Order: sequence, then C-alpha cells, then structure tokens
Amino acid sequence: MAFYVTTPIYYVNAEPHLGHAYTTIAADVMARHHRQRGEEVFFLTGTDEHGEPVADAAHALGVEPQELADRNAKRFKALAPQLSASNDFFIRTTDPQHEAKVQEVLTKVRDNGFVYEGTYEGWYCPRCADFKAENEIDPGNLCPIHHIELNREQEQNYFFRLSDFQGALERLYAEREDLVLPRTRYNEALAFIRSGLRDVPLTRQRLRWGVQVPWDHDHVFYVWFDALLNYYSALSYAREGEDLTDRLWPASYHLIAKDILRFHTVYWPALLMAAELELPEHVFVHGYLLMDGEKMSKSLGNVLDPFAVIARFGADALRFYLLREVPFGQDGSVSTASFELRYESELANELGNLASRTIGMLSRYREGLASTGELDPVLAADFDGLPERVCAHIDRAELTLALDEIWQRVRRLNRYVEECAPWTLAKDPERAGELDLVLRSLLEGLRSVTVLLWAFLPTSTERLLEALGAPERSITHAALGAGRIERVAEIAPLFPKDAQAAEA
Ligand code: ME8
Repeated sequence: MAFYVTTPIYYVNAEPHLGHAYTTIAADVMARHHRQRGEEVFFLTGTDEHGEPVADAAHALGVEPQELADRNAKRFKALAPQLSASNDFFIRTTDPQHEAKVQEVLTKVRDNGFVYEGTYEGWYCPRCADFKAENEIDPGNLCPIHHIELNREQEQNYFFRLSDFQGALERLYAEREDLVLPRTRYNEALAFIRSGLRDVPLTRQRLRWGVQVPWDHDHVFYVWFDALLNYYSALSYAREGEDLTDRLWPASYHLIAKDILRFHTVYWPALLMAAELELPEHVFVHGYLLMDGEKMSKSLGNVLDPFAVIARFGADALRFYLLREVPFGQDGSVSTASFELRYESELANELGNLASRTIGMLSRYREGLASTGELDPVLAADFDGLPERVCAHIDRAELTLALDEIWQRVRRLNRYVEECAPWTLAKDPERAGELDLVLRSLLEGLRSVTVLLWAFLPTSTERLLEALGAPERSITHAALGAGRIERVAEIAPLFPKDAQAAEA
C-alpha cells in the first residue's frame, strides 16, 4: 500500500504565514497516520517560483526573481521542520529536473493534439496569475480575492484545449463522487464544469520568468501548468538514482484551500488526461483561516507569523489548535485568545493533567510499577472500535472529526479518574486489587489515546510514550489492551501553563 499526499506549492513572492502552515500541518497528520498504518508514505511540499506574482514582487524589491525565490524558498523550507512536518521532499519549481519534466509532459500534451496557437484577450489578475471569467469579477473591475484592479491583457499564446474535456470531466465526476471532497466543493467544481469550459492559455509570451516552451523559445509556460506538474515531476527525482513514479503515482490526496479549487479540480484532471497520466484519488479542499473575518494572505498584509507562534507555544500546540479550532474543510476564525484558551483548557488541563496525574498516582501508590490482568470493562466499552473510527475519518481527510474521537476518550479518562477516585481506594488495603485495576486501565487508556494522537502531536506524545515505557506507536498498538506497560517514569508537564507567561 502506498499513500502519497501533497500540499500546494507556495508562492515565494513573500514569506510563509499561518495559512501555509495550516495545509502543511494537515498533510503531515495524514502522512504520519498512514505511516502508523505501515504504508509506504510520500509527503510532498515545496515552492512555486515562476510567474508574474514572483516576477512582480522581485521587481518591486529591485532584485532578480531568482534571488527573491532563493530567499523565500529557504524560509518555506525552514518552516516545515519547525512545524514538525515530516515531508519526504521539498520541491522547487526552479529545480532543473522539474523544468525538464514540465517540458516533457507538455510537449506530449501538444503531440496529442491538445495545443494550438491563438490570441487571448481577457481580464487578468497578476497576483492570482489568473484570467478571470466575466462572472468572477467584482464591481469596479476588481479581483475578488486581492481587491486590486484587473488588467485587460491581449496576447498571442498557445492554448490548452480544455473545452475538449467537457464530456470527459462530466463523466469523471459522475463516476468518482469522492474525487473532490468535501461534497460542497465537488458540487462547486462540477457546477463550474457544467457552466461550459473554455480553452485556456498554456503559455505566456510577455513574461520571461518561467519554464521555456521547447517548441517556441519566445514563450514560457503559464505558471499554473508548470506548478501543477510539481506533483508528478517530484517523484522522478526526489530520490537520487531512483524514480518513484511507478510506485507512488497517482497521488492519494492533494490538499488545497478553496482559492485554487478550479486549477486542481478542472485544469489538473484535464491536463493529466491530455498527457495520458492517471488522475489523483482525491482533492481535499479545506477552508480559510480567518482573522477578523477576512482570509489571511500575504497580499492583504494581515498575517499571523507561524514562527512566532511556534516559538511561544511549540509546534504541537499550533498543530492541535488549528485542527481542533477550525473544522477541517470549513472556514474558521483563529485568534490568540482562542489559542490560549485551548492550550490551557485542553492541552494543559485535559491531556497534560491526565498524563501527570496517571503517572503520578502509579508512582505514589505502586512505585511506578504497573500490574497485569484484565482491564475495566466499563472503560473498555468506551474505547471499543476507536482506532477503526479514527482511521475511517482520516481516510476521508476528516481530521477534526478524527481528533475529536480521540479527545472524547481523553475526557472519558479524566472522568474515569473522578468516578473511581483512586486516592480513596489507596487508603483501604482491602481494595488494593480494585486500585490495580483502575490504575492499569487508566494507563492503558492513556497509552491508547497517546498512540492515536501521535500524528497530531508528534513531539509531546513521543515524550509521553517514552515515559510510559511503551514507545511502539503503530496503529496495531492503538487499541485498548494492545500494549503493555510495566514501569512508568516521571515526566515534566507536557504543556506547561507558564509557557505563555514566560514569553509574554
Ligand atoms: O496558490 N487559510 O500559492 P499560495 C487556509 N502557488 N489556507 C491558506 C490560507 C488561509 N488563510 N492562505 C493560504 C498558490 N493558504 C499556488 C499554488 S499548487 C500547484 C500552486 C494555503 O502561496 C492553502 O493551502 O497562494 C492555499 O491553497 C495555499 O496556501 C495558497 O498558497
């Protein structure tokens, strides 16, 4: 079994922000989870370095596009490990191997008869690098995303015969109802297709910053075709001396936000069909992180810096907050206040406390030694089928629902402590057996949720599993009763409450 997950490749026209971190974190959770299931996983992220957004930003700064790309690609590359993202490769579209692959695939598309020369005229947003259809333009001739005035552009171009794929795309959507998830996004993509597809420019003549068109050196490829092909090209050179394409293509999941839905759900499958390549299994479209009600983006300037957030709270806390606060697939507001609230009430008070009180009681009452035997059936019933439900949610990229399944058990374990009151049992030597049962059930429950939380909170769960003396984290060890704890070690608070105060 192979699982191949991608994030969009991010524009290097500015520095990374929390929105980029969000998709990378989500992809990482899926990658880690599938590794836990013993699958061969490949997780790709990277940077989109060509085209007008980058050329214009470089021009404004008085530097060459390559210089700006080098500078910001470095920052995006550095962001991944800070998020604890376990990407297997970081692609840059200025990699010569990527450029060669783009030329190869798009030449094939031309050889297959899907490219012709013509004149394009339309309203163009240089920030989106996108021509807008008449019904997508805001009053005042403004880009609906960037609120800047659109340019009327006319160019001699090579065109991609997108309209040829009208029928094929409609059939594809009829046959593969889970191609685009969630359902609302599937409907949106299908509605766009049904509204009638027009051919789109494949190349740009006026721009120099791009992959050269091999059959006409006056042109570079339109940045979106160059960019989309990263998902395919990366596999051919990510491992030196090895081509992973046969093993890993097509992608299992492309994760994107809704701003780039049309490119991924219409252009991309059409392009792959034109190149006779297999189509991805799923495109999952998540929502926007909103601050004060508006999408965060570099161009709007209201950016929350993920580097600063991580420095203050740690990557696990950021990962948890984003996936817990905003239902994955929907828009949702984020703020420092709600972040601090979740950190304190859920990470510190619920999970952190559960871990420290469980380990603390075993140390106090049993010198850290766990007993063997049956688990409490009352608790076991509430854990029944948990790993399977988490897997089923993650199979559909329902990351917030998966996290919630686990978190309900974190809360259940805290209630179990209150219900059983081990401190009372400990006072009565006649109830030693009962105390043992409670402590080992609690420990095993803690171990089970910790294994399942690993994909979300890799750093703190590894520390916790270490303290539990149960480092095994494959999914086969996730069920209650599937592990074995003998002795626990004391552990410093997983989510110290003064983490905020110390830095604030
Ligand atoms: O579009 N909320 O790059 P980009 C949630 N290079 N996600 C957000 C977000 C927000 N406020 N802001 C950004 C491009 N994102 C192209 C992609 S792919 C072949 C080429 C995330 O730097 C989200 O994943 O503008 C969104 O789709 C992506 O960043 C856009 O990144």
